[in-house]
Amino acid sequence: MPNPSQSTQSLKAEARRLGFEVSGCAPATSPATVPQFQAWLQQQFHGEMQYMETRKEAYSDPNFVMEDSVSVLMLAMPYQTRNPVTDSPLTGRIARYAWGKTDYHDLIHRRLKELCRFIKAVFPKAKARGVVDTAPLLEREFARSAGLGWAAKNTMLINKQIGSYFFLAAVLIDQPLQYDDAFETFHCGTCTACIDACPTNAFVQPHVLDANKCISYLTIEHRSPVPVQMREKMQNWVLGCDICQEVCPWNRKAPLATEPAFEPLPGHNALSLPELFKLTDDEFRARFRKTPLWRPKRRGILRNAAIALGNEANPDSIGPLSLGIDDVEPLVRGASAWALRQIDHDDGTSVLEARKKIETDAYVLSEIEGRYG
Ligand code: B12
Ligand code: SF4
Ligand code: SF4
Repeated sequence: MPNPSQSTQSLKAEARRLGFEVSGCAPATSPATVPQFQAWLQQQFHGEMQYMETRKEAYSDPNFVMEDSVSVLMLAMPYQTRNPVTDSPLTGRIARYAWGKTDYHDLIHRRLKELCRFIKAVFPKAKARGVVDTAPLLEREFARSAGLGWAAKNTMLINKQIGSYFFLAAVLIDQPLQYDDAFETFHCGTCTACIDACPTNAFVQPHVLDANKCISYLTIEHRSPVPVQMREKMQNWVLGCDICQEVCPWNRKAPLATEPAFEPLPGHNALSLPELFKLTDDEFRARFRKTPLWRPKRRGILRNAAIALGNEANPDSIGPLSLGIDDVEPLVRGASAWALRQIDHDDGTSVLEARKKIETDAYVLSEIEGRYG
């Protein structure tokens, strides 16, 4: 039987070699914040993320994620890079985590597989499972229990050394490890910068986010038309939002990531919006398939791009939006119609009238006519 202290140290060293710069261990017991999580679901703050509601029981016990779990190794991989933002017209902002060429789920899954192979070498009879994001596991609460940081007012897990620009991942293991002390102190103090800066007032109170109002949710997870009252508040974000982290003092001195895959792809932030409307399905797939922009799919990105252009209300976007209003996807046609109405220009009005004559979709017609029930 390997010694838990030595084996934990070797697992952490291997995790660090794989890019997980901070790690900690906690027992795989029921997380203390399950009641807060259940209350959050009860209030429908998860919006259309039905998978959370469906698996709500599973969040109360890591054994639902892997049977016979004894320990959880929590891992943090920083992703902050230099900032490529250029402020030019007709562009959209992308959240920092998505500037690179690879979807973080793919990269982290590969690293977790390597780590699990290493675990098998240290504990030949061990069972281990690596997860990131999608399993029913309250990652931030497990990370807090493993000593990685505190659950901040903006709901992010913040680490004193690396701020909040990092991904979390977990490895469940059916072996005892040497556990770290849970992080019990709180370092937001009297600051409320994140709550004050959120353009949609998404925080119903400190530590509680109504996802229905969060730009990150609206641009990535919400698959239907964006509620009309939220559109203006989305500014020009087309994938995710970083405002409540950008204003956080704990991110001012956060170090840059060492992982080359997170280096910003040229043209991904800011993203030129008019050209997106000119890409065919195949061209869109070829450009974005492996990147984080693929998650909302072409229809989601074009919906968000149309809203961003509508918010800028620049007549130069009437050309691209007139392609959007003829798109095969009603979601894109509807958002483009809304955007053309915001621009309020004769050329845009003619485009709307021409489409109205041939449009058969009731939702798109309501957007063309500005009818909101
Ligand atoms: C669903 C989800 C979202 C939703 C909802 C976010 C939310 N705040 O709940 C949406 C789509 C909006 C979202 C957005 C983002 N997400 Co997200 N998301 C998740 C996911 C899949 C589940 C989170 C969850 O369970 N939410 C439910 C709420 C109730 O839980 P919670 O936020 O953790 O809240 C806990 C505490 O606040 C505490 N609590 C409740 N009340 C109180 C009161 C007090 C006083 C205290 C101290 C604590 C406390 O209890 C809660 C339950 O544990 C996790 C991955 C995972 N499996 O955990 C990633 C995750 C949280 N997301 C992540 C990221 C990076 C983001 C974005 C930054 C992406 C972006 N740039 O656009 C934004 C940040 C927005 C924000 N401020 O949270 C990272 C966060 C890393 C970190 N350092 O914290 C995670 C861990 C993914 C990952 N594997 O790296 N996300
Ligand atoms: S990610 Fe943006 S919209 Fe969401 S809570 Fe933070 S500041 Fe508000
Ligand atoms: S901005 Fe202030 S209140 Fe918000 S998470 Fe950072 S330190 Fe906490």
